[in-house]
Amino acid sequence: MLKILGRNTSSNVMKVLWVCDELGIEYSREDVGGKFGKNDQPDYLDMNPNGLVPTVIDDGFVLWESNVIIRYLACKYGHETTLWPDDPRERADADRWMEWLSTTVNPPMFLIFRNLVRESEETRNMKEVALGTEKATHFWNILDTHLVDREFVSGSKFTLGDVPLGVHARRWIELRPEQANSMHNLLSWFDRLKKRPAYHHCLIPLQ
Ligand SMILES: N[C@@H](CCC(=O)N[C@@H](CS)C(=O)NCC(=O)O)C(=O)O
Repeated sequence: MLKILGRNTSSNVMKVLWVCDELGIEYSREDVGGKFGKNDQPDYLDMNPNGLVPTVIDDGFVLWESNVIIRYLACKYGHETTLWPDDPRERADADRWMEWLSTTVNPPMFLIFRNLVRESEETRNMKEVALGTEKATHFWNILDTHLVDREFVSGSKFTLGDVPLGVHARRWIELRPEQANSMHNLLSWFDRLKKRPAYHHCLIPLQ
């Protein structure tokens, strides 16, 4: 059975849990990272020298990097689904939105999340929150415009392109409602994601 190492409050672990449930993959999960620690231990570092979560073990095969993990799972178990299309252009389109989240949207989202969720009122840096909000508003507006005539980021089909963005959209909508509430296409897409049972992994309290 697939083993997932990582706390379920991590955005990168959420991607893996969400995709496992979309694909009906059986798995066991062990809390690692954050308050649970263990990711600085030699046995964990032997598997994942970054000391980050998630790491998965599939029948002895160890893999880290959440986007790569979900592509591996979709490739191995998802042929009957639309998750990671075989057509090169459709696949590249889904991949593009995954990379865009990692390289472009995630950095400002991290400033918002770390300060508003992880820091106390005394230690949070509201200048960073303001900077993150300004940049993130610009990027989420790009997605909002893109979604004007699309059900999902790649069109009418749910793909891996929706997953990393979907994990972070919940944070954006909850943490910056003033900015998110005018993004009507984004909110409709979020409603469609919430109808997917597997999305429940992304809706647990932020911490
Ligand atoms: N690029 C990596 C990033 C992994 C990462 O930054 N994980 C964070 C949690 S979201 C982590 O391990 N933080 C330390 C901890 O939880 O102890 C991936 O996508 O898997």
